[in-house]
Amino acid sequence: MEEIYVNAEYFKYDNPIPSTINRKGPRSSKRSFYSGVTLSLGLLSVLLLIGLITLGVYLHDSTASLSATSSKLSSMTEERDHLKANLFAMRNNLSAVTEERDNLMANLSAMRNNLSSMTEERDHLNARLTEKTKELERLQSLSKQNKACPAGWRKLSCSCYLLSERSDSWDAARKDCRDREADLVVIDSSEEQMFLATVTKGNSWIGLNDKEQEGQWKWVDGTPLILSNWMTNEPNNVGDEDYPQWGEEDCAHDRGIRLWNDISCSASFKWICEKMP
Ligand SMILES: [Ca+2]
Ligand SMILES: [Ca+2]
Ligand SMILES: [Ca+2]
Repeated sequence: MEEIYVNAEYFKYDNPIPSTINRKGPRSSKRSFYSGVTLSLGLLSVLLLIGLITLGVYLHDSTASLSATSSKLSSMTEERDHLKANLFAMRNNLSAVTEERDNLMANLSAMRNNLSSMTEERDHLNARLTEKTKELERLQSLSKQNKACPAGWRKLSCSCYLLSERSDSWDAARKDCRDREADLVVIDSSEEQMFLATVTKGNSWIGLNDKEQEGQWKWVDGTPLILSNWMTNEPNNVGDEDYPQWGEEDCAHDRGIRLWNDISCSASFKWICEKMP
């Protein structure tokens, strides 16, 4: 600025311009100069103002963004604390559950040991029971063998046998045996079959029939027929020509020769009873 004034003085005193040509010249240059300066300053001020406004807007936006970020951070911190608390609680629960599981495993292990011990004891007791049962059966068998049969009955092994004195139908024969606390003979061994040949030499009812279902022969004690001594071509279920009214052949008799035949249950024979002593 000082330089401007110096230059102005220069124009005023050192370079006088002829008054005829430039009486208005210096003043006009000065005015132009000042106008330029003023314009520049004005422009500069406007630019500064724009800069300040822009800066203000920027600062305002930044502050708002900072505030939002701060709020979000606060919310996240709160959430983190909440999650931490949850995690802590879950760890405690997990610890309790783990402890309970360990207790249960220990109990299970103890129970397994008990079970194993009990199983071993049970097997031991079963083995002893089997042994005692066999011994009891042996003693019972001996006892029966030693028991005498009633008068008139013949004995083989554990059974007593009686041949009837009269003849009758199969049903009447069975009733007679049951009245004597016996039943019609059940032949379940070759030895017994051989023995019966010494009890009777003629036709005798035995405790075998297929009344329930044709062809399904059963002993009177309910056992199925396993050992059989049928005559050739028997059982044939053909009926008797002389007694057509008797119908089918559903009862068995021993011919007295260790062989059997099926015949009508209404036929009349002697019979053999069997019972325990
Ligand atoms: Ca028998
Ligand atoms: Ca039959
Ligand atoms: Ca026959």
